[in-house]
Amino acid sequence: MPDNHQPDRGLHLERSGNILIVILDNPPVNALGLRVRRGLLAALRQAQSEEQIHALLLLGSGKNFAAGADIREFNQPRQPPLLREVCDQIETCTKPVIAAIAGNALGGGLEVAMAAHYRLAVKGSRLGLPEVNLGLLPGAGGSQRSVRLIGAEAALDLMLSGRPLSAEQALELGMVDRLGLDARVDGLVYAHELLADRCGVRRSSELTTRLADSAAQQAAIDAARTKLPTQFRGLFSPALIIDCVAAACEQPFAAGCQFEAAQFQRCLASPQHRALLYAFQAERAAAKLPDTTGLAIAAFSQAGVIGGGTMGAGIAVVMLEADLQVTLLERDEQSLAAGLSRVEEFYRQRVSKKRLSATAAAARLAKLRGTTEYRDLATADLVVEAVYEDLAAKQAVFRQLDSHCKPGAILASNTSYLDIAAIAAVTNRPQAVIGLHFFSPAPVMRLLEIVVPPQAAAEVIASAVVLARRLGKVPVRTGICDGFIGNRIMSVYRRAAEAMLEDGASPYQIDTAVREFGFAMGPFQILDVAGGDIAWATRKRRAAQRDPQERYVQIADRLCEQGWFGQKSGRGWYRYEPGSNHGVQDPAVLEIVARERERAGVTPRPFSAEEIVRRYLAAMINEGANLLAEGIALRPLDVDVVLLAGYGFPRYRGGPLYYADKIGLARVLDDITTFAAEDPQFWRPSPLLIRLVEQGQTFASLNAE
Ligand code: 3H9
Repeated sequence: MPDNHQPDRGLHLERSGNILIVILDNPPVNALGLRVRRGLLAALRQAQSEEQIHALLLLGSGKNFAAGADIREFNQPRQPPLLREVCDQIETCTKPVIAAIAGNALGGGLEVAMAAHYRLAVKGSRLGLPEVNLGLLPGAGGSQRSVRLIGAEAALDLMLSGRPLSAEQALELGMVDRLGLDARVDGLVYAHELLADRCGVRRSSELTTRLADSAAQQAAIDAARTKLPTQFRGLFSPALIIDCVAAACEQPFAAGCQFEAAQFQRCLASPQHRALLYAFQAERAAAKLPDTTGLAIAAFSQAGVIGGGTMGAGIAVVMLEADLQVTLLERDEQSLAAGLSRVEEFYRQRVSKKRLSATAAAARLAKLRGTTEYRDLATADLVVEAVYEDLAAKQAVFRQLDSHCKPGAILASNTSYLDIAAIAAVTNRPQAVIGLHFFSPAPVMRLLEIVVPPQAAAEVIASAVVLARRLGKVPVRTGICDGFIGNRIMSVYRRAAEAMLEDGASPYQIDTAVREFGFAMGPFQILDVAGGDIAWATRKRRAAQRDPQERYVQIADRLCEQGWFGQKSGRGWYRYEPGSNHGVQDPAVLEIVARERERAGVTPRPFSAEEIVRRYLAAMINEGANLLAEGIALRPLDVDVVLLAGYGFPRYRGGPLYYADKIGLARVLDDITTFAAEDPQFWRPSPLLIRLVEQGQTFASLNAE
């Protein structure tokens, strides 16, 4: 029975015999904001002062134990009690404190659990220290307690990867003491057992077994330091995490905690933390569209996918992973068999890499069926078309869908540039037609552009956003234009890169400069991975509409004419040994580049890495501003999220428009104006950028509108 319901504390208290149950109750994720911290301290005081209470059981309500510190407080002055103090009080409590974890125990949430004397985790829960993803490190004693609980190697992995442990992994490592099926029921049983066995308190800070083998701890620390420059290139907090682990191994608990607190403060004050926090919040804000209150959201249980090529099969996998019943449609039996086997192969790989059990894979595949008949899509709630990029072919598919699908079904195309309005126009229900632009490989890439033609119904768009979240994707709404948000921006920064190439920078120098800025890959590397033939086909398609005044760099065409399409042909901008994805520089490419410069009458000039990056980003930022001005992107954060989730923009720099604000829009405009002197057709400053500079405003001010 609840005996102390205190919603203002973000938790409530219940009593079960001599056990005080503290239930964190701070929706949506039980973040440990100020009132929760105060509530926890009050509960501890109550437990200490009441003789009838013999132990405390900590639980979370809803889907989470606790998702960590309340990230909304990071922008404000810190208010006591700090989480560190709360954790210390939990640990010094003289009555046993048991944490029973169901759902997510992340960051500060796991730190609270580690400060408890005993831990139980329910199957399916996730225990992690993901602070690194926000440019932070555990700041409430987590780096010190985790090392004492699971040793330096496992603690480093937990904090540096940010990946959560499953309940089973946590048990195996010693992070938790036992597993359960129900946090409250099994937590109470555990608490009663501990009391019956007179186990007393067991403080994580006093555990020494894991620290005993100092050589092993040191080896783990050294190994992590060696990986810093490659695995955590450019990141600020990982080096400090390693230092905290070293402190845990070398110093008494209190001194280690003091050291951790100082490093946490440094991280909190760092520009990387602010950018990563922005990225986290922007991804969630992108999924919130204006004016959606009260709209009826469709329920999805059955999906159809048209086309079983790489993309279609990937989309089918994404749907199966979200527990949808999937019907894959192909034009004939042979293509269907190939499509289904692509999906099966994906699961074979996952099982062989031990990412999924054979039983789970079989359960997913049991929800897949194939067909060559459109009538089998009659009950689908959603159909995604992923046939080849040809308007007439797609229109033919949509005519079929229109005549076979039930009213209310959402009909989506995965086109990456075709006009969805022209596809919708062949149906009698243009309000139900949208674009769902997945990125390849669909099961891996997080971005999903939701392409909205003018007639699409608001309910359809809002439902697509909800579906995208269920599919584990980051949805961004985009209007219609060639390439939507992402590919349109990419085509512009690629052109900037090609111009630099012709003017004197080598492809390898450009890729290196862009990677050193923090991108996952440079533009020429990406072309090799994606296949040069794809971009070539697009260039040919656009040739007729190309403005004759536009500078057209032909170097890529020369490579394609040789059949050098990148990794798949063993040669592209780089050379690849058979079976290897590691490209090496190719002197033959440099010869072609030199010949093309001569043909174009260009005298090559040197480029610094700084200039390369400035031009690359100026192109990106300017086109982002154009998309905003045209209403294709709703808010600057939508542009940022597209580049972060789909194009490898370094997360710790927040996205191109966030970054532009940080370096100053006047500087970006200055750059564009300077570059315009040599190519005024390409470097046309966006009117929005000019206006923002004139008004002394930032892109961020538009996010707030
Ligand atoms: C930390 O703990 C530091 C400590 O070591 C030291 C302190 C001294 N606070 O993601 P969702 C909001 S750092 C406040 O859509 P899901 C989120 O913004 C923290 N709010 O749900 C969203 O709000 P809205 C370490 C938070 O089910 C809503 O909750 N912890 C927080 O897909 C739903 O979120 C982390 O880094 C928070 N901590 O995923 C965990 N977390 O609806 C970060 C979320 O207004 N969180 N919100 O847009 C997550 O990874 C996911 O949110 C979680 C749920 C897996 C929990």
